[in-house]
Amino acid sequence: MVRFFRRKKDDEAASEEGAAAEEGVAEEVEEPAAAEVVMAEDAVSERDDEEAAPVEEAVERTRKTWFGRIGGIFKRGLDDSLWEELEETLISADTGVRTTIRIIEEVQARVKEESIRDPDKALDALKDELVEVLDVDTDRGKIWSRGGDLDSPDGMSVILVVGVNGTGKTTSIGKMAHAYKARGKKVVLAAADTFRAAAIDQLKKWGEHAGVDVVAHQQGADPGAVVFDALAAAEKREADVVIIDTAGRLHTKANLMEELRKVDRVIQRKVPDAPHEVLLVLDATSGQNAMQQAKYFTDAVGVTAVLLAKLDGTAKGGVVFSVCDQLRVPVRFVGTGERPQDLARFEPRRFVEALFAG
Ligand SMILES: Nc1nc2c(ncn2[C@@H]2O[C@H](COP(=O)(O)OP(=O)(O)OP(=O)(O)O)[C@@H](O)[C@H]2O)c(=O)[nH]1
Ligand SMILES: [Mg+2]
Repeated sequence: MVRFFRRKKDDEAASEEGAAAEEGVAEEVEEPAAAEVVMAEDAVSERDDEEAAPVEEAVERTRKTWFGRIGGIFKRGLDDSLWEELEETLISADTGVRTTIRIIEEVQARVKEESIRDPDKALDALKDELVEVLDVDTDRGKIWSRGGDLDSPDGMSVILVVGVNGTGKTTSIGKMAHAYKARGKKVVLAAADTFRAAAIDQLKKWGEHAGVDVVAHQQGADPGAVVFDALAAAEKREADVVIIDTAGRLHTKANLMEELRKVDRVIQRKVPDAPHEVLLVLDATSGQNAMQQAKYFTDAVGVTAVLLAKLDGTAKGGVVFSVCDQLRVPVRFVGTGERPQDLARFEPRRFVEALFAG
């Protein structure tokens, strides 16, 4: 299977260009507190020229801790204790109670309907059901076709990235910038998280590393104004994709949601049909807590897809099933590590096979 994002040799050269924000649009920001900044250079380890950490590696903890057991449970025979143990295992992997029960009922029904007695066949039925849960495709996101290409209907695709603080928004934006740049796309990043100076600086560093433009204002500036300027700059430069970073935390949650709604309105006024994607970044390590967060953002700005970051750092990878089942939005990408290339396009069948591999 083709890995979607691969590091390209010309990235080094591209990053030399280090294009900063456009003159007259961006202003210099204060030097942020060093401790708060994730330096792009730090994220680029000695393995930098190597390939991205694959999904198979990223789900290792979830597989070893939970899903890897399931094959053994089936082998003991298709009786009541199988379904009980399966339920316990899926819930422990953070698949969520409702989603787990629904999956098990579907598999039980198929086993009965098809008179399945062979444990391997029953396990295949479970895998099929898991894939089905993940195979959500809504028409709300207008950017990526099923094949994985950036499909920009109006010449420019606008991605609004949202999520609570620390989930991995800025890092994931850096990774996307890196990937699109490597595929020859012209990318503009908008530093609309103006709450902390460090956030602006962090995005600039990622932009510099990827060799893409970052439009930024001062800390405390109106995020709507940043977005407006970024879209104007992107139009002028005929950019293919604009990715907007937003705050994960303000003084209150209500403030944050109001700010995001305002940013969304600015985008809609400036570019009809945009945003083409409202990408919610969830932290896989937070398990079921991610679900509650997702509901707030969905209500405020109509999330069209999820990027599940830090899949490599958790045994709770089962949360993917809850996200797809309950939110009915597709997972587009997963974060598989901290390096620029550690972003994978989410492929349901490959993900499920990886959970049971070995
Ligand atoms: N292991 C691992 N770490 C990740 C991944 N994605 C992000 N991180 C780390 O998660 C931490 C937080 O990431 P940020 O990108 O700063 O998160 P954010 O959502 O922008 O946070 P705020 O700006 O505070 O809202 C950083 O230390 C990242 O290196 C991933 O896929 N795997
Ligand atoms: Mg951030």
